[in-house]
Amino acid sequence: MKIDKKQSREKFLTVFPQIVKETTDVLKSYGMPQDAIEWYTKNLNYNTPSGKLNRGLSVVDTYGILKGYETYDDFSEDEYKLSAILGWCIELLQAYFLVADDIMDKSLTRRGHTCWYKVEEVQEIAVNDAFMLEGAIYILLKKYFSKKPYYVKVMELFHDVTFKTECGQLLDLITAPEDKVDLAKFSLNKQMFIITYKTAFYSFYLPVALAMHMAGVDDESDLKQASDVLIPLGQYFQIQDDYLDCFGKPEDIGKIGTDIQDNKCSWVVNTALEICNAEQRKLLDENYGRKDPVKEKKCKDLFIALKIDDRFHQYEEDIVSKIRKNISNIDETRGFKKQTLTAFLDKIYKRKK
Ligand code: GPP
Ligand code: MG
Ligand code: MG
Ligand code: MG
Repeated sequence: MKIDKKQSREKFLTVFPQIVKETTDVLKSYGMPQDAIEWYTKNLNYNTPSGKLNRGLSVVDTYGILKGYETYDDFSEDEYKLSAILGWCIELLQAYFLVADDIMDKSLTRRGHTCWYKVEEVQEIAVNDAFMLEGAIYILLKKYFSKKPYYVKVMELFHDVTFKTECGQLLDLITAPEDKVDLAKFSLNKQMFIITYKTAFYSFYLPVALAMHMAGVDDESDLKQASDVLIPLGQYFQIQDDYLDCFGKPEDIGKIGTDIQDNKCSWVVNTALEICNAEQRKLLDENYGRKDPVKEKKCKDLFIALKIDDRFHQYEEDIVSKIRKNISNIDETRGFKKQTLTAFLDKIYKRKK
């Protein structure tokens, strides 16, 4: 697949208005009043198409690779639409997670806008709005896929991945409560569990598994081959995110890192905790997770002194060579393709943002 990023995004976005229409039509069929229909429309539009859309686009592109297509012109109209609908279902899942996560994290902005629950007329209604974003997934799946042989598989996959993400979110929340810093709760093992469940399943495995079901390349052993590479890839992606939060340049990553002040159970602090001496541990206990730039600087200086950046580069080389080796051993005899996985790896290897 040759993919022009801007063009693929624009094409994908043309499907979204139909999603709004078809999900709001359900409310109309219930005889819901106009103001409720307008509310749901606003909820969908505000929270769903405003991100990078990487996960949704990956469904379409992975489907194209599995079918051996060169460009979007090789898709039938129906194939493009159905793969894009599955892609939008992930984007709806993501919208549901983020609306809820921002309430739990007491965040103020998301994707450059005010968080939905912070919008004047929304407030606690955002809890119900999050549920209704999730509901849209199953309306669309039923409408477009209920006659397909893979309908139950896809539905089970959404349920399974949703529950796993909620487990990751639970551990994330209880490991780093807002105002109570306790570094004894942190460990690299726990950090790995959190990122695997909170991010890797829905962001990396789900898009590929959906495309595999749709393409009919969904033998259990092929799904396992995919997950054996995509889960470590998702872990690597989140560890890069943690690394960049501390060591990235704001002009590259487009934001100022907040993990230290936010008491995040990040790869950086967990790696430091593994190698620091008693005195350095005391410094972290007294300065990590405090809303104070001077204390934040003390932590950052310690991370630099401990050469956490060197450890990251070592980790990156090790994990990428392991992942490449796993990809090279992939069995393509049943129709699964290595390129579905290298496409992901090439996108994130040594990323600076
Ligand atoms: C965002 O993580 C949270 C998720 C992706 C999962 C939420 C799951 C739920 C079941 C609600 P974050 O809070 O670390 O990231 P951000 O900085 O984007 O808020
Ligand atoms: Mg958050
Ligand atoms: Mg969170
Ligand atoms: Mg981060």
